[in-house]
Amino acid sequence: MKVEAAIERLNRFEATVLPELAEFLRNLQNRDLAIKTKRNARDLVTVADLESEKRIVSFIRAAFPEDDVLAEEGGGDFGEALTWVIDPVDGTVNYAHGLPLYAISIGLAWQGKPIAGLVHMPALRTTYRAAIGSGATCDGVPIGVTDTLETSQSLVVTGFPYEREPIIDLLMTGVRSTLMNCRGIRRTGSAAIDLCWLAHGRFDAHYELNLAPWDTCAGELIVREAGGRVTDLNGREHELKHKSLLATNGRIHEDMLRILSVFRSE
Ligand code: 2AM
Ligand code: CA
Repeated sequence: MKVEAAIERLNRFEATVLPELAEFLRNLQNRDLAIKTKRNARDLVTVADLESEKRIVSFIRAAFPEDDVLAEEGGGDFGEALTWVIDPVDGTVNYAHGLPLYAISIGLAWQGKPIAGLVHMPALRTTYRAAIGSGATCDGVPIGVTDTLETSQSLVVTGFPYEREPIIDLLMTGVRSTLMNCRGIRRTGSAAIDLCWLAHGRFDAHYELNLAPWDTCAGELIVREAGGRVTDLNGREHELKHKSLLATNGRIHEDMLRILSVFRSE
C-alpha cells in the first residue's frame, strides 16, 4: 500500500535528516544569507533554501533512489513513482527578515495527489504531520479544525503573490470583502504555516491566488485529515496543479466561496 510506504519515508526523514537540518536553518538565519532575487525583487532565494533542498534531495537519492522529486529550487516533476514535493524553506521572505515564521514542507504524492505530508517549523520547534486515513497531528497529538459556523466569527489568513502588480485591484477587492464579512485577516507569509494553523483550529479559512505544489502538498493533506475542506477559488476540489486555493473548516466553505467570488474565473 503506497500510504504505508509514504509514512515510512516521512518517519525516516524525521528521524535522520530533519533534526540537523532544522538546527542548520536556525543557526544560519542571523548570518549572511547571500540573498538573491528570482523573478522579481520580492521573490527571494537564499543560501538557506539551496542548502536545505540539497540536504533533503541527497537523503532521498541515497535512501529511496527509486522515488521522484519535485522541488522548488531544483525543479523536477510528478513521476510514476512516489513523488516527494518539497519546499525547502516556505516563508523565505520571513526567513530573510529574521522572523520565525518559516517551515520545511515535505509532501508525498501518488498519481499527482498528496498521500502523506510533514511541515516542520524550525524556529517554533513544531512538526505537523498527516497521512491519508490517519488524521493530522501536531507533535504527535491529534488536531482538528474549528467548528465555527458563522463567517462573521471567522479569522481568515491569506497571502499575496510576488507578482501582484497586474492584479492589485482584484487582491484589494478580496481583502475588502473579507474584512467586511469576517472577524479579521492575518498574514503569516508562509502558506504551509497557514494551512497547519487552520488544521489546528487557529484560523477558520485560508485563501491565496498564486501557489505552487510545494507550497500546498503537505499542508492541504494536513487540513483534510484535520476535517477541513480544500478547493480552488472556483469551488473545485483542489488539485496540486491549481494555483488558487481556499481551505476552510468545511462549515463556512460555501460562504467563503461567495465572499471571495471576485476571484472566480471561468
Ligand atoms: P515561499 O516563501 O516558498 O516563496 C506567501 O504568501 C506564501 O506564498 C509563501 O508560502 C510563498 O512561498 C508563496 N508564494 C508567494 N508567491 C508565490 C508565487 N508566485 N508562486 C509560488 N508560491 C508563492
Ligand atoms: Ca520556498
